[in-house]
Amino acid sequence: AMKRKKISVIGGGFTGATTAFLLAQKELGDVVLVDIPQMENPTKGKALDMLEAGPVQGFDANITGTSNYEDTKDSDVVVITAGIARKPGMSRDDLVQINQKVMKSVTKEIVKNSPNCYIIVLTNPVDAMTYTVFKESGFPKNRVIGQSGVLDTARFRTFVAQELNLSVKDVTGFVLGGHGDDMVPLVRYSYAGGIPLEKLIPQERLDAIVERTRKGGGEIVNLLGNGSAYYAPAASLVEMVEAIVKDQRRVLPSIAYLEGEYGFEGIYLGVPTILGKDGIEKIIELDLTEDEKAALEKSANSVREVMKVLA
Ligand code: PYR
Repeated sequence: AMKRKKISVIGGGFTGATTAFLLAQKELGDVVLVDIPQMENPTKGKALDMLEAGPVQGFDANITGTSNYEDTKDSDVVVITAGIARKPGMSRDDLVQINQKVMKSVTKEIVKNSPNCYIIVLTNPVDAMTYTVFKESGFPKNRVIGQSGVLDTARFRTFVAQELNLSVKDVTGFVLGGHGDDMVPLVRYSYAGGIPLEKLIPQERLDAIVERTRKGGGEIVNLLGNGSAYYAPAASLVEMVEAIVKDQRRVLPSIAYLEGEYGFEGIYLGVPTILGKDGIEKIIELDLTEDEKAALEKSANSVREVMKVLA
């Protein structure tokens, strides 16, 4: 029987709700939005409100809210946004212990109800949280994926498009490494209309764009005053879900489990991947210069520091 895909979104806050709405608008599947029992009614309310946008926007997708994981049974994809977000003055790493507990309990429920699903993790600090979900789930590495690079690259592309006054559609980029301030935007592999950025933008302007990209999450945290970004993070998650449920084999940066790639072992880190029906189908190994390698090593060391805090 032909059935719609089923996509569960864990965490009904701004990020989870925005993700659910975008998934439905794109008709990627029926969506189940999950939050804790104390939030059951507000979550049901958000879901119903989104569902009622369907006739206006013309999408056919069911959206339900729940605090009961049995309602997520046999999901094809589960997106994890649950946990606490950064407040001004907090680093992503400050969140590690609280969110690790959340990841463990959420993952148990996901595995019990959807043993064959693909999991995409957004919760920060996302590299270490993806690792936590991987270990807790016992799933193969191709089915546990973290989101950071699509978002970081989207920020980079936004700033480049503004700088050149060109369509964002014509700007590509590649941000590697951990989702922290020492992430590695690979300018050498970034283009506008197929032209290398280094030919289009003076070095000091490029350096400023790289710096703004690295601090892009913090820029939003400071402006919001009480929480962190959610529109662009949600859009980034949805692009990854779409690549998997439509078997697009997109070339997108993912947080992937490395077993020797780029010289790293036993760590989740942002790298270029091919995303399709089997989740991470391949890790693409780019040639890096010595400087780029050193930057990636520094970023990986930051992720390892966070992993030391894991219980
Ligand atoms: C970001 O905006 O980059 C987050 O990590 C939330």
